[in-house]
Amino acid sequence: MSEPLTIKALKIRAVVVPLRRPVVASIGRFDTWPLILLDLETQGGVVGRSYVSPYRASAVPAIVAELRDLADTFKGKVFAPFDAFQSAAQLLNPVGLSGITTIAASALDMALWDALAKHAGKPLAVLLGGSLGPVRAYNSNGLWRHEVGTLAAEARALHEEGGFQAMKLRLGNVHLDADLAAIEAVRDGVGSDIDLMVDFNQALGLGDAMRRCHELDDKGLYWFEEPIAYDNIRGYAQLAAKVRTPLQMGENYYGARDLYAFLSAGAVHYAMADLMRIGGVSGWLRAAHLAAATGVQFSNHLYPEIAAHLLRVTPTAHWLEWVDWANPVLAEPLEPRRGEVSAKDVPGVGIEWNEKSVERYLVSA
Ligand code: SMN
Ligand code: MG
Repeated sequence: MSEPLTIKALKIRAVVVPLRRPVVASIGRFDTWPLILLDLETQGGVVGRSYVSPYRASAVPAIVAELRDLADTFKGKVFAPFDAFQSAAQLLNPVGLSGITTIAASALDMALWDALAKHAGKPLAVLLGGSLGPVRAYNSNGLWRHEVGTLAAEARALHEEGGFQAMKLRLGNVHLDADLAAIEAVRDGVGSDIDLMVDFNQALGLGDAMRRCHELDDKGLYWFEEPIAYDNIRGYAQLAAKVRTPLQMGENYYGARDLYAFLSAGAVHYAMADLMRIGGVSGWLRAAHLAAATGVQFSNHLYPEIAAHLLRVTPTAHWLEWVDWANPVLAEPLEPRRGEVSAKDVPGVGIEWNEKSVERYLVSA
């Protein structure tokens, strides 16, 4: 029997990295992207790594404070991600579980799973009982809500960057005409064989969404993502009953229970999870199996490095959302090929830092 892993220390650093294409969506504009980097040191020397990106750099100190609290509590303990996840939920419950507490617990959970897989000498997908292999991906690195004149060329670039046959366009403009023009521009750029997902980022009220979804229902779009406020379960159920284009949402679920509420209300056709909100690897596994039980296909939101493992053990695995936003600080970024992404064949998740870049973009340590 090998030595059990015990937590020695948690190194937390924050960086703000440049984005190749600024993120412009109905929820805001982001020219740079903050990342909180975790190095979870264990007694045996194994280091578990993870990162979370809370969109706004101003949110970083509060999440770091939650992380320090969790790390202090777990220090010196023999760890098992399952036990840590249960304890974290119990500890943070009084502070509220939807928000920065769950973001912190998710970050720690991902680092724990990385350490466990490294300790076992296996890639995460293999540790979880799956195998390595390609996952179908769509390119989410562009097509933001900006100047319609740039969209055709950008769509071509997104197709060529990694042979992608699918991409996501952000909609939710005030006027239908602007949404239609954006769709047309992308089709001009890459034709109609490309699968085109569209994301409204909660821009519309229920009535407007009903109207807009009907108006776009015959455009051959792959999914309608988050047309209305993310927590309006009843509204989603009403929309789901009326539209022909499948409804997709889930990036704002905090824990598997949020997904359960939508599944049991028949409020989504496709679902996704964001690893920093769903509860890391532990939360993903719970959510993925709920989705599978209802036959709902399941995708990731961001965090492609770890999603490339998890989609291999997700019974109703759907699309990997490809973004390269952490690449500036990764030692060996993933390389999409022919529209597919494969996790690295190394122990753990395969996240190691490019320390020179971390130093360059460091904002707090
Ligand atoms: C998104 C992701 C990250 C920032 C803004 C918007 C978008 C998506 O909702 O699904 O990729
Ligand atoms: Mg989205």
